[in-house]
Amino acid sequence: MTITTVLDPRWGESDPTHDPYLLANFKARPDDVLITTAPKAGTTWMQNILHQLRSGGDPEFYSIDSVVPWLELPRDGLSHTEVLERYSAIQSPRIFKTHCTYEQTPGTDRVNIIMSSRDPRDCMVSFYHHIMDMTDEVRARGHFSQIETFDDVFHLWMEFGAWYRNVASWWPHFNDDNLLWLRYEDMKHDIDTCVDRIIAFLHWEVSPTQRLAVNEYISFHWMKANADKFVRNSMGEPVFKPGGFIRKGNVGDYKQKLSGTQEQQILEKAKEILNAECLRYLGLG
Ligand code: PPS
Repeated sequence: MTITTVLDPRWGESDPTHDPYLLANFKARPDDVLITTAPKAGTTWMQNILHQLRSGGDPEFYSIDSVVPWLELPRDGLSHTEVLERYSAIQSPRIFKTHCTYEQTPGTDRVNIIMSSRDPRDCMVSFYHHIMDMTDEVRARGHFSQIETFDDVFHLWMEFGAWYRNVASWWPHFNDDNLLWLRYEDMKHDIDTCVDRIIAFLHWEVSPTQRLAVNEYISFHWMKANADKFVRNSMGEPVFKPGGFIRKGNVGDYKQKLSGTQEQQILEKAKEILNAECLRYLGLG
């Protein structure tokens, strides 16, 4: 496999969770499904929903990353070519997760895209627990080792701005035929209807018996009880302490944690960046 090493800036800068070479060289297939989300907006839940629907119900998979890889994630010890060859070897329909913006996502004119969005206030609080619940080893060698307080994480989250970038870049594509946008809050309220919409969007066939199995394996209860499948990184190492990551899965958890001023800062920035229709759709208008 020959890969492009001259990069168009559209693919973004390299960082520990973003490899622009993988994006620039990824060969998208028309039946690929890409899950796009801002961090903490229901990514892993959607990865598991799609894996379960594709397999007809599979409680045995080793890790979610092994069945639904994170597209742009650099893999320790593997070259770009080796990662891309692994992607090529996956049988169709392939499913990937990405936190990329629309502009950075390969194959947007061809693939099926499912967006999961979530209230930014809950994403911020979930992100705080994400950092705090990392194992000591992972935290010590990661770039979050100096971050200790809720306020530290709040500032980091606001400054990093991934939620805003993600939502702002995908919103103009809300009505694209190959995009289905689901809100985490609606999935919590009525997962059956959301799963029906996913099946109809992808034209996948799922029998009533398979659907029963899928319903069980995508429940918060099952995912919490089988959390080891969701907390392993690509090396198979647990990234989070027991009880972390598949944590509470609630809507409105931010009310326990955010100060009034912090909440206002999150909402003000959303109002600066997103249009009124988008804010209304997200329940922030
Ligand atoms: S990441 O790190 O970006 O991949 O995180 P992400 O998977 O997007 O978000 C993690 C939050 O999703 C919750 N979660 C669920 N909620 C409801 N039902 C199910 N089945 C489910 N699975 C995961 C998880 O608990 C995290 O939210 P918080 O609020 O921290 O509990």
